[in-house]
Amino acid sequence: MAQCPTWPAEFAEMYRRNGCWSGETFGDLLRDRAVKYSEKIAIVSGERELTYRQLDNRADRLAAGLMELGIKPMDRIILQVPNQLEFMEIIFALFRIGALPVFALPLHRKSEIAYLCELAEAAAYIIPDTYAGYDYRELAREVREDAPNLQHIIVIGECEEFIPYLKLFREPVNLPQVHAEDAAFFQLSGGSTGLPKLIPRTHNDYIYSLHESVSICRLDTESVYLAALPAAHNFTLSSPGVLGTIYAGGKVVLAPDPSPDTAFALIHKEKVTITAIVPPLALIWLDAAISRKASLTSLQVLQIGGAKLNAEVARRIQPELGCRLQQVFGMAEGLVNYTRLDDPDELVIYTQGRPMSPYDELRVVDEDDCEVETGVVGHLLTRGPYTIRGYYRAEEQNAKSFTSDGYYRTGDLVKLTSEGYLIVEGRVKDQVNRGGEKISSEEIENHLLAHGSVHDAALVAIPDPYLGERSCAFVIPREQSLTKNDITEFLRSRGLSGNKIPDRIEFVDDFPKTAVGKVSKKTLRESLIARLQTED
Ligand code: AMP
Ligand code: DBH
Repeated sequence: MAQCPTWPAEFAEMYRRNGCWSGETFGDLLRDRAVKYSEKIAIVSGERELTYRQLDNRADRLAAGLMELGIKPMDRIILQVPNQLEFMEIIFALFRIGALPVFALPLHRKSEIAYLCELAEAAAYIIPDTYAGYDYRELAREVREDAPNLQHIIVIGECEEFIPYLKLFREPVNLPQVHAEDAAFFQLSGGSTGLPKLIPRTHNDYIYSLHESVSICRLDTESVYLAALPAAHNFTLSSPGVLGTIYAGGKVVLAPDPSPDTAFALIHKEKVTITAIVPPLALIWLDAAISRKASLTSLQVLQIGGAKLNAEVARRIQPELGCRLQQVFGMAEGLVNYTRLDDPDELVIYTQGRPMSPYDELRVVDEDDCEVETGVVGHLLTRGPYTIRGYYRAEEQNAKSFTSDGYYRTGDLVKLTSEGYLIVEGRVKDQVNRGGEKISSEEIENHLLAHGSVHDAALVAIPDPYLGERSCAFVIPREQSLTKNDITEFLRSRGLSGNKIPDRIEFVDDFPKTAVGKVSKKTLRESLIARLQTED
């Protein structure tokens, strides 16, 4: 697709020559596994399950129905489907048509979905009827008002005014030719500049990332992967995640939520061998395991990533949960680092792993883009066979987020150890990492500034013992009558997802400034932390 930046020809040629890019599409991949593993269970969700053959067949029949509806190759489809069987059917149906899922998350609300519809010029929006006590049909109604170009709203479950999912299945038809070098779907960037950007991932690059992940995590046909986090998230989708498990011929178990009650019961029942969580959940699982460790006997590997794992917590995983810890430092833009399963404990506890591919190129640089020495903290830049060369339709942003020679500026501050492992030391991107959920400060500031009684606003991350970080909005009010409650209500009325509502709001008269006159978020943070400490 013209608006998706891609690799220069010489790099593409190198990645092909070195066997990274196989030319296989996701449609081919599932067809191949359906032949190899036909009657083997591919997916379990609640009481329902699908064999490889059934998944393959249902994807074909759904693809036929979606094409009849008018979905074409390269159409963008906003997918907001939680961990249920349909998620897998839909993505493979769309991959086979060559239509591109845009992976929204269950937590997204009107503000995010309407924006995605517009940016992606989406042809369709697919939702469940209700999930976790929330009615997505109401959300769809609101979104439709703001997105006049949205032609189809498809609902899994009960619906009257929209298209019922189950009515879409047809006899399989001839499918369009899909090319492995084309985008297969869009992931969302965590966002550090206003709203999220769309990350185009190709069949070639993503399947290569599955290949490497499966090998490093030693997945095979005996593996049982529990998707505890949302399957649409890049970690759960691909590291090795649900798609890596399909790649390996294993079994995917979809958990409706990651609580110990749900997850431990599924681990026990399905004999789960590997799963992935974020650091705050690790703490909850450790607590729960005190009385329920027995339910985890099948678990061999617990992957933790999405935000920095505290070494003291890391140290407890193997003794208290009885499984190997694997740290995973990844990003939807590409680069994924893993600690290896046979690494010494020191590396597994203290580092965030090393790149999964020998073709990943990493540079750790100072403010002037000059490389720093091993062991010195710097900005992480990367390029490689599965790291994008640019966001979709974001020329201005791409000039900032990528170097002229194609390295992605991750916004992470890291140091390299002498063994070539990375330790994440911080971040320069203006973001709050709330237990793995990334919130763009600018996005929230823009919402705050839309309030007539707000003169200026700055969102900063403050440390939190449980989430790692939480958000604090500093607000300069225009009118003294403005209350914290007014602000929270206002943000909710703008359709912001709950995790984006600031955890704390502080009214101030002015912002501290840096030498060049920018708002000093560092000083704001530090003064608040100092105050919180004296309050304790
Ligand atoms: P996203 O933009 O949502 O794909 O999130 C990617 C970002 O999450 C990375 O650039 C890091 O800032 C952060 N991240 C992911 N995994 C880890 C980890 N294991 N340790 C520290 N930060 C992480
Ligand atoms: O946080 C992430 O985005 C992430 C973490 C671990 C990721 O994309 C991944 C592994 O692939």
